Amino acid sequence: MSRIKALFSKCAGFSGGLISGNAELPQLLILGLDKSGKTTLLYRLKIGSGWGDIVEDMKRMRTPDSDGKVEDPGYHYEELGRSFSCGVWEVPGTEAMRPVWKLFYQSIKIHCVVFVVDATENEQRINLAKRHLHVLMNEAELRNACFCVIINQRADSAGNNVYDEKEDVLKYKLGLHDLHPSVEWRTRHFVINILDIKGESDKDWLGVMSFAKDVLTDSKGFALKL
Ligand SMILES: Nc1nc2c(ncn2[C@@H]2O[C@H](COP(=O)(O)OP(=O)(O)O)[C@@H](O)[C@H]2O)c(=O)[nH]1
Ligand SMILES: [Mg+2]
Repeated sequence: MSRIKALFSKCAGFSGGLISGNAELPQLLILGLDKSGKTTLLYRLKIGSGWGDIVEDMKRMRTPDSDGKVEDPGYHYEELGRSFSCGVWEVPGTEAMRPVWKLFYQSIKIHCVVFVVDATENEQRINLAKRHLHVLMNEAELRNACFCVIINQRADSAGNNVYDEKEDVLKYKLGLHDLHPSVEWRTRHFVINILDIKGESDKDWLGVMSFAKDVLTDSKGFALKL
């Protein structure tokens, strides 16, 4: 871990624990297990559906090259400014990277965690996602942060949604029905097919940002003037 920390401090954007970029902007941190759809979400927001082959490209990024190395193991940072101006960090959710998540929210003042869960995951992975989510919700550095849990709805080959939004079993499996009041008011979950997001003005994303804005401007939390 200390080696990662040392490496990390050398990374662009981490100067003495202060954030890079625009310190005035609310900062969002996209987290979740590997392959839940985080990078796809970030680039759907940033580029929209103009990145036509994103599914194939993301697969290619995961394919080891002849040296056995996998491309794109790092984090991404983008700024959004159309519907809701913010800085967005997106960090991998592989086993090796999960312990590194805390370096981000310890180094950067995070206003909103966007936690992505793939709706098609098995029980074991959902439990793992739940454990990580609840650890985050109890972190001192995130005690004012808004939590937007995105259940990544997927469509099957016939175009039908695989997740029953009405039944919404993941609400219970992720323990979102029974949150402590100090967390409950700043947490909401959304069922969204990330692949369908057509940029930051997409109505599904506007719904997420509208909730985040309410939380971030609330006097119980950051009381930001947005
Ligand atoms: N069908 C479908 N595939 C998706 C969706 N979101 C992500 N994917 C694919 O799932 C894989 C994992 O997505 P990625 O964004 O790389 O996940 P990350 O590890 O959380 O960053 C990639 O192959 C994506 O193209 C989705 O909403 N629908
Ligand atoms: Mg990724």
